[in-house]
Amino acid sequence: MSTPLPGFEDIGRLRRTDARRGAHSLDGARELGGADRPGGAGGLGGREGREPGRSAAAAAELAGRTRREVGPGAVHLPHWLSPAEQRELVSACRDWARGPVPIRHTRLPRGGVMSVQTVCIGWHWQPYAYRRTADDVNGARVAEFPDWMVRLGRRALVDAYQDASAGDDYTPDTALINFYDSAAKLGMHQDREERSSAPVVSLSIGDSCVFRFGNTETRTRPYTDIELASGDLFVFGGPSRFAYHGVPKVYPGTGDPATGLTAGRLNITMRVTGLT
Ligand SMILES: O=C(O)CCC(=O)C(=O)O
Repeated sequence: MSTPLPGFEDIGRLRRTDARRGAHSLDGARELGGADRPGGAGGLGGREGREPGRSAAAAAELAGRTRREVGPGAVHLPHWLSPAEQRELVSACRDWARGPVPIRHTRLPRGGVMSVQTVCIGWHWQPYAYRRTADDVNGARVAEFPDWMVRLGRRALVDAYQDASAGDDYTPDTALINFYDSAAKLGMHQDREERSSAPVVSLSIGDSCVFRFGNTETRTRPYTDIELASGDLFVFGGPSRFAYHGVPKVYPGTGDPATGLTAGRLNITMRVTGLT
């Protein structure tokens, strides 16, 4: 290949940095779900994992960004992930971007190529179906969906819906991990290949973006534009589960390199496929 894929250079740089530091720490990753730590099991928010001296709520309020219900069942929780959690997720995503199925620009059936780069875990999404193997990439089976991610998804629902039991029946089994360089966009679409109406949990790290959240009938207005920044959680379930949504713009240079992502934006959407 003569030209590196846009954004891939950055992921390559991150890989080398990571290699110097050593492999992704599973112990650290487990902390994301909170359940393996004393007092962390399914607690409301699992805030014990946050860095000393930092209150996520205080930081969000300082920035004038607080919990917002964008539609019925659609909730934006700014600054939900702590800096340590963001670093762990970047590290885990970097590992998944290497393989067994490498991150790539998805090819669409009509010949187009998505500007976003994607790698999947649990199930591989290929337009427009889920499979265990990445038949449009290298034929390999995708990485397992880890238990700590299930716990993270459950905690996200508890916090977003402010209901201690909201995550009880939630067992996400796939995640699409999207990497956006400064030019990448995602058109308005519905997440509808899942045979389940369980909520989608979306986590953002790195550069901020405009996230457009619309309605269930049409790709066009009415919609709401929200800025998703590093650490933000967005959940859409209930009557909003099949709302059209997209990312029309990324703001380059707005992320904090302390997350481990020196450029671009990572987005992780956890879903329940309803497949066996
Ligand atoms: O990047 C985002 O915030 C949204 C991702 C998304 O819509 C998707 O993966 O279907």
